[in-house]
Amino acid sequence: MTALAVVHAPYEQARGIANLPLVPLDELPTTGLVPNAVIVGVPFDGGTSGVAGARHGPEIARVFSRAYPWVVDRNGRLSGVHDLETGAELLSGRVVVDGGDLLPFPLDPRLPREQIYLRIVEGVSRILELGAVPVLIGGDHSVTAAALSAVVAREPEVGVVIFDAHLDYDGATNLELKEVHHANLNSFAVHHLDLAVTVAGVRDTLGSEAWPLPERLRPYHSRRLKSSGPADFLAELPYERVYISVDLDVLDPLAFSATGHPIPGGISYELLTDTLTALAADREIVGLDLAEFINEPLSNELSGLLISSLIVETLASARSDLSPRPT
Ligand SMILES: [Mn+2]
Repeated sequence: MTALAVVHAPYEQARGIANLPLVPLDELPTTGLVPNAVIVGVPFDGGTSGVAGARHGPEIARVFSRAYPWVVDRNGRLSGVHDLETGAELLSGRVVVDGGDLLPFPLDPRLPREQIYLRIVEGVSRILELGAVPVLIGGDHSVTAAALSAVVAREPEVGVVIFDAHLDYDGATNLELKEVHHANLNSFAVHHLDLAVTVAGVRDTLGSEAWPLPERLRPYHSRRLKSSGPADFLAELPYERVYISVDLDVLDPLAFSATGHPIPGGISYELLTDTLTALAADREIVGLDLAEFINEPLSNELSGLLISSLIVETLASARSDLSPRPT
């Protein structure tokens, strides 16, 4: 596997998403850095059922990123960025790097989907082996199925929280990884990986073939999240260790529309951030991904700002256990 990020300068000066140090995943073990989280791009949208375009996600996220004014010490520890509401120093003392992309871009169209998913599994496994939290930038939402395959091998107790307008469930009980696409990933997660999944912000309809839902799959409607807020959502959430996945179509398309399958209604950026940060502060994050924002020139700047902000705010809110775990 090759991380393709090009680094022209020592890592202190080479900036990745959110202005974080850019250290290709392949080179990380030789740097002596002990990362708390490693962000990687997954420029893949072969799991899309409609019009593609999410393959540009990592590129958009980096080019149009928020330029946080980090100070990075020689061990990669971050400081220097304060939140104006709380005064807290974001990610203080933590080591968070952008590890480049897990796949070449553009992809060789002859590569079978299974091979691509297996490369994602391998990349995420390597990050977990470093004791760090993997943070994936999609890509379409099928990348979550590959990431979960890697996570569940090391974290059998993990619960999954997905922010999504859609349930991404079709009732199939025997899917293999190679058959996953962005609209059935929860069939794979619930039945193949045996995971418990909560889908928050959901508001699409569902066909009878997928009804009734298995007990392990919990829809938490968009309207309910809006009326009850993050605290009530957390009070009912039964997992202690969580993998979090954000499909950007959870946001109200009137606020953010650069996504392939928008559904009217939806939550605001602030409610999404408040729920993510509450979740990160209250439970232990074992992985995070953000997917399904597509190349739309007039929206790319907003996408980049959204993605970089969501990553930093979520990681910055994480409990002190966002630290390398023994492997
Ligand atoms: Mn969706």
